[in-house]
Amino acid sequence: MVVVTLPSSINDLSVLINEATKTNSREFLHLVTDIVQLMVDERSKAGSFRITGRLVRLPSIGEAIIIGDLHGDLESLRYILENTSFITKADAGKKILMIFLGDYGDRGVQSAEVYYIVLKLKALFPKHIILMKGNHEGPNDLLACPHDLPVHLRKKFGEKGSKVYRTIRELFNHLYNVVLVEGKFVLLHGGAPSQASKIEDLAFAHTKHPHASHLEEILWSDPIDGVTGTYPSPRGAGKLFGEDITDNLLKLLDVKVVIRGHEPSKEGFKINHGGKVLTLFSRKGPPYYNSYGAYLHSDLSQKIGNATYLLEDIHRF
Ligand SMILES: [Mn+2]
Repeated sequence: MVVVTLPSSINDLSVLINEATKTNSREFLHLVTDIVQLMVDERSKAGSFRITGRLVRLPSIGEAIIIGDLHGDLESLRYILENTSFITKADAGKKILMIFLGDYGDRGVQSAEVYYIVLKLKALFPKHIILMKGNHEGPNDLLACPHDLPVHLRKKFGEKGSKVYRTIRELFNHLYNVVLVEGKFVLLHGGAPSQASKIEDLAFAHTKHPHASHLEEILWSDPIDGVTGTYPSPRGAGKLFGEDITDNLLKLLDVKVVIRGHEPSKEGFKINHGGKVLTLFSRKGPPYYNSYGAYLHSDLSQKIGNATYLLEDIHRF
């Protein structure tokens, strides 16, 4: 049982950010361990999420805020929390979800602080937060490189940083591969698994790895326009996939749009495959070149045909 007390001034984001800055290794470790337990419980008990393996099924009701890669960008996370009023709404018990598409750490000096805030939000509002897996939270044989999270943790916590890191690695095993919003969206970090023929291939992709390529493609692949089939990816893992692969996945899951992160794009978002794939990248600053970050804040009950229906809900910053 995880017991978290809500600070009286939780609506003041600066309190949370201050906590993230000042936290010590003992508190941080406690938080990560609590969240691991919370996610184990989330799967074994009937809650508000319907979970199979590492797949979450959501009804198409309520508000959702969908956040792409953060990579240690605390400022962007702060901006999104401020501008969506997520904390106030979640605290008031409104039907609102915040879904992270993965890639929380690495490449940003505030990777530890981003982890702290994301995990603290999960502890405070477990039914309102969904944590997905990115290629920077992948399995041991397929972890993104450079992976500088352990360096940031050692800088912040000294020797104890290594233990904190090992516990975060344990957390990686519990992050979700896929989120399904029934009849509407499939959310994943990278791309459509080209060999998937049943929903279990996505839900249990982590147990079929490395014998099947589903998890690798979910975490690493990128869409490419104007081709069919798959091509080797310049990333060295995953694939470049054409519109037919997207079509197969949408049909398999009976949804209309793939929402994913993974790729920096100049405007913070981009649309591929004739409106069937929406990419969100929520981080700004080096080593990436995008001028804007973006997130989606949408009413899940609204009618959608393809990603162009979502343009008004995409917030660039
Ligand atoms: Mn990525």
